[in-house]
Amino acid sequence: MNVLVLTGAGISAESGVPTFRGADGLWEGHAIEDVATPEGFARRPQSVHQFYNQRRKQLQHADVAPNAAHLALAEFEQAVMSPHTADDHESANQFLLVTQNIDNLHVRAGSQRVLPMHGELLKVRCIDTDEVFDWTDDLSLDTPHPQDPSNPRARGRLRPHVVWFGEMPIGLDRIARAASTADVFLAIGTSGLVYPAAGIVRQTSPACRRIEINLDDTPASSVFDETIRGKATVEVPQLLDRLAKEWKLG
Ligand code: BJW
Repeated sequence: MNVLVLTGAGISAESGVPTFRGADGLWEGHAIEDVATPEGFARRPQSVHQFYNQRRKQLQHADVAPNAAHLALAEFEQAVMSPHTADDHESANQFLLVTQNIDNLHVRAGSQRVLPMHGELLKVRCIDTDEVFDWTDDLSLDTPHPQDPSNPRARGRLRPHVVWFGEMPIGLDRIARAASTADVFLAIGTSGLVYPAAGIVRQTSPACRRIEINLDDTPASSVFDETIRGKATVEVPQLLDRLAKEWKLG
């Protein structure tokens, strides 16, 4: 059994991480082109740093933790990938969790095969060398370079390790391979407005069973075989329980 999961901001909403679109979303007080494009960063780097500093701080707040949906996915992955689950050695199961989220809640929940296609909030990247560093503090135009802290000219050369509009998402080849061989594709808590993530469902084969979980309909809903309307914390554990029973997983 090959399982491909795509998650979006909706899965983390009940963990206290705001979504992007809609009332109270992250874009409410910000123009997207100001904070989520390379051009916006070039124009006003300090305000982009502030936007991400605030989110980095919030992600590390004690109240923000993986919820029942994150935890159920981690448990499901373990059951799918258990050596007792595979029919035989030739047909080992596969599992990939592609997330558009830059929070670390899937990893904190225990998921192991996670591909954060839009980057990671707790990482930064050197603008000059593309080297990536773990990062929990604020960034500013004055932040020293971790490898050259005493060089004043190397200050302020770090940016958030995230994918902005017009930039290439991470791991697209791996995602395309997983989509083409998936037996089951689950899309959870994503508005289906941002490409190429929104197009993954169309990269799956006609034999693939496609299931969407979201509070509302999305532009992609009609492409799915099953659409489940409701909160991720309720619907994801229920669906995975149902699939585990169907597939007689441990
Ligand atoms: C719940 C819930 C609960 C709430 N339970 N559900 C093809 C066609 C048209 C356009 C394009 C195209 N290909 C590329 C483009 C351009 C562009 C794009 O898509 N534009 C559209 C806006 C039209 N795409 C790009 O630029 C991408 N790059 C690219 O294609 O490169 C190719 C290339 C590059 C260079 C040269 C040549 C080729 C990059 C896209 C990067 C997106 N980046 C962001 C910011 C990341 C950093 C950050 O976090 O700040 O990623 S934008 C933002 O949107 C973020 C998200 O990952 C992404 C998706 O949002 P998501 O997760 O769906 O959240 P929401 O808020 O939209 O929706 C939440 C959903 O949850 C809702 O549906 C709710 O109902 C639901 N929900 N609570 C269940 N409790």
